Amino acid sequence: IAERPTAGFLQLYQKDDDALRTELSEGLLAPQAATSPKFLYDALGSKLFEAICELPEYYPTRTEAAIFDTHLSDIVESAGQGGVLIDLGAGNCAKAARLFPVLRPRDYVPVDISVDFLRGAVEGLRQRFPRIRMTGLGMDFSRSLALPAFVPEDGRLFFYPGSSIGNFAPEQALSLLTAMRTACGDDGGLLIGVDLAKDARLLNAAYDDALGVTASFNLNLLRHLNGLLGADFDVRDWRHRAFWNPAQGRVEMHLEARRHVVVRWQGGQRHFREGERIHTENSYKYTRQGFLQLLERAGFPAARTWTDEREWFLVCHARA
Ligand code: AVJ
Repeated sequence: IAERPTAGFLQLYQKDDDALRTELSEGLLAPQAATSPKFLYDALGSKLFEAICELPEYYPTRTEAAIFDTHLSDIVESAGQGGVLIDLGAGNCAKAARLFPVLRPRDYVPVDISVDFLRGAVEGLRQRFPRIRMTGLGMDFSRSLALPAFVPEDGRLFFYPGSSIGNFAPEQALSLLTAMRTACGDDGGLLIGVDLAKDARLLNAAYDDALGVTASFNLNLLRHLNGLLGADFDVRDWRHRAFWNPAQGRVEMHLEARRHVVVRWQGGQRHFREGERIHTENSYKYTRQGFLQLLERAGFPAARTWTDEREWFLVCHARA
């Protein structure tokens, strides 16, 4: 507890990390160019994602919220009150804030890679909920879930809503879930939201909306890369592509070159043919049974689940 920063915020993630640049550079130079979806979330990317959540086509956020509204007392009874709520990919912290009045956590630890965005959100929340101890963590939990020592070990509840787990391929998802299982101890748990497989038309519309907000969110990655890598991507050279891949059970997002382009950055350069793509995100969709099996393999044998009438989205509380 002594190590708890007085400012209530700790940045563990180094933006100018060489490892990060190497990772990006390698991804861009791979035969199939690819970048991790975490790079979609600079400050503007986080705002564009907030806008996506308001779109009529983007059903996950409001479907999940409706499940929480309908089953809140059951969910809280299952998850237990008064613990340590660790919010992974907290963003604007709005989903956790809606739980506070009933879940009444003793500690709230929001974690996000988008440090500046998180800092603003936590400052606002601290005013509204002065009784909850809050410490924001700017860190890349996809690399390591090692939490600082001041985070209490008893009664840890990991909160991973919004189907962010879908960004990981099943085997990577398994290792992240296993890391949560280890970090939550035998008296903790996991409250997680998972998007379910559904009609391709619904999925395609959700990731390629009429207003083009998702396109902007995807294209904004290039601006972020220009800043991170000193790259010279021209956003106008690229177009958004998103589609359901049934063989892989995932929606894929790509950026496709509109014409032949040459891109240069610190540590590399590459030619992209017209039509060549950078793979920017996967969003895996699960069945209830498939996800429960994954939880079991991760060491969470017991889980309660809640869904909506259309069975579009699943909320799980998994216990050790
Ligand atoms: C935040 C990863 C859950 O996969 O649906 C939304 C991100 N990408 N539209 C998702 C996203 C395009 C979102 N997650």
